[in-house]
Amino acid sequence: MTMKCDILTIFPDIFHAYLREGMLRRAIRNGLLEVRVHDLRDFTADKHRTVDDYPYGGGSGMVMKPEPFFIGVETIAPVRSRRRVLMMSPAGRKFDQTLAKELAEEERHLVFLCGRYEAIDERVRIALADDEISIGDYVLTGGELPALVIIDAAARLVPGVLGSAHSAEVESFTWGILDYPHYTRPPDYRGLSVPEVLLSGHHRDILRWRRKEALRRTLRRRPDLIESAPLSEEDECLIRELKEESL
Ligand code: 9D3
Repeated sequence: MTMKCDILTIFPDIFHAYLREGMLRRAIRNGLLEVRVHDLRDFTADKHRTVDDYPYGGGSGMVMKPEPFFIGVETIAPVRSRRRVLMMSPAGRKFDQTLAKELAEEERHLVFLCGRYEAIDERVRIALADDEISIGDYVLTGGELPALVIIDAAARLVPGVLGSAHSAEVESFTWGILDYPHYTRPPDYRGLSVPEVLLSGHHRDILRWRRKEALRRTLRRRPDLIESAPLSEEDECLIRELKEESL
C-alpha cells in the first residue's frame, strides 16, 4: 500500500529538503510514499499570480483567496471520491497518533492545503476540505510545517517504511505511554553508569525493568496518558509497586 500526498502551498521549496533525507527519502525511493508538491500560484489566472486579498468587513491581515485552492484541488485530484482534502488550520482537530494511523491506511490521495497570512477564505473549509487539522496549540507562520509533520508521522506507519522487525513489535510495547530510558556503550561515561540489569543479559528482567521505567516516567510526567493507555495486569502491578516506592 502506497501513501499518496499532494501539497498545495506558496512555498514548495520548504518540502523538498526534508523529503530528500532519511526515512522519507527511502520510502519514496521504494515506492511506499508519493509526494507531489504544487505551487498554489500555478492555479491563479491573473498576471500577478495573486493568492491573497483584503478581508471583507475590514481588519488587519490578508486572507487567502478561494480560487487557487479550488482550481488546484480540482486539477490535481479531480474525482472527489478518490481524494481526502486536509486543511491545515490552527482551529482544526488536534493531530495525534490515532489520526496518523488512520491517514497511513487511507486509500485516497491526501491533499494538504497550506495557508499563509491571517486565514484561508471560509468557503475552502466549507466546500473543499474534508478535515481541518491543527498540530497543537501554538502559533506558526503557516501550514507547511504541519503538513510535513503529518506526512512524517503517517508515512512511518505505512508497512515497509520502518524496518519491519522494528515497527509493529516495539511500538505496541510502549503504545500510549512514554518510552523507557535507553543506553549504549560505554558502560560508564564520566561516572554515569548504565543500570546493571541492562548488562546482565537476563532478558525477562530487562523487559520488566523497561516496562517499569516507562510507567514511572509516564506517571511522573504525563499522568493523563495513564488513563487512556492500554495497560495489562502486570502493568497495574508495576504501577502499585511504583506508588509504594512513591515513584
Ligand atoms: C489570532 C489569529 N491567529 C490564529 C491563531 C491567526 C493565524 C496565525 C497563524 C492564522 C494562521 C496561522 C498560521 N498557522 C497555520 O496555518 C497552522 C497551524 C498553527 O499555527 N499551529 C498549529 N497547527 C497549525 S495547522 C496550520
